[in-house]
Amino acid sequence: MRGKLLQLLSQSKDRFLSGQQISDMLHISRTAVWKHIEELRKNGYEIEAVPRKGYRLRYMPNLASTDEIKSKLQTKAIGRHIVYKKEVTSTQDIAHQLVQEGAEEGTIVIADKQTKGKGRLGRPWHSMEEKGLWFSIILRPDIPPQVAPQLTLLTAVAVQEGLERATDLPVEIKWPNDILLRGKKIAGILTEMHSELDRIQAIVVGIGLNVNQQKTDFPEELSAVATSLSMEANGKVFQRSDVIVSVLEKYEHWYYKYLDQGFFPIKKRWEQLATTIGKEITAKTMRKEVQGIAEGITDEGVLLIRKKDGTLESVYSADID
Ligand code: BT5
Repeated sequence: MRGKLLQLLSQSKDRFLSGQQISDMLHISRTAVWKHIEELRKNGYEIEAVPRKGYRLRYMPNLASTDEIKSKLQTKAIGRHIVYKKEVTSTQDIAHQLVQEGAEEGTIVIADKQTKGKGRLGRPWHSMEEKGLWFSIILRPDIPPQVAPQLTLLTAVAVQEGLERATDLPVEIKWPNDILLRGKKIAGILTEMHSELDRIQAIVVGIGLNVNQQKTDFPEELSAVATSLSMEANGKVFQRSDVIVSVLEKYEHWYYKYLDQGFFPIKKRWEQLATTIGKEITAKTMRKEVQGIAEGITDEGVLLIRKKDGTLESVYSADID
């Protein structure tokens, strides 16, 4: 309900909306309207109230809260249920717990701050308070476990398109899970699975997205490799909720296309957007280094590298230079 109220207030911009108008539109009592207004104020929204005129929204904090996201989101399943927290260890931890409790497909866990944000292979993910978007999506696709890496590629496509639509910046994909802006990392994807031998119970896709950080917000070791939307847009501050809504809408589009039509359309789109393909690369896996030209991906999302001796090598998981 507060999401809808916020939508009304932000749509009417500089005009006042009377308590009666709001109560008619939302089918709630005027006392309920007032209570919701008070709740929004507690969360940092400045809402002017003038007798006989009504309410007017004067200032919106840059939140990615349930109310804020719901006031804009048009999706049917992805993000229909949102769990929003100020601080967590990792949104992945909460999402895994919710999977065990039977959370429905499309549930999102989002936090302003992560104290133990994680990347692949136990690497840390720097998740500064209120500067980025740190969230996990719960999916329950009926697919065999071996094709689960396809969802990382699908996620990369959705994040690329969502970011490009929200910002007009030249966003690129780097196999398998990096999203880059002018060669620096703007977002990372972590796909984790709950599975039996032949059946997936759930997949938790974690997305970390740098939005409004400035150079000094990153620790020393990241300043050469990481960037944010704001840094690449001359310091412009982005509304975090606009950015996540754009990504979630693209997510829904590609996820349901995938369930309907399989991996082929995702693969085609991914190959258009990925900078890795056609380039000379070095893939560092856990055990070895493979050098050659990145030729493409297989239907399982495996990267194919043509080595100097002409042979083709399949790489399942690696870091690419
Ligand atoms: C990833 O791992 O890129 C996956 C990151 C997923 C983070 C999200 S946030 C929401 C959800 N909850 C979590 O706890 N995780 C997910 P990987 O490819 O292993 O990259 C990790 C490496 O990226 C680190 O070793 C750093 O070098 C670098 N890095 C860490 N924080 C970064 C940041 N904020 N921006 C850019 N690069 C970063």
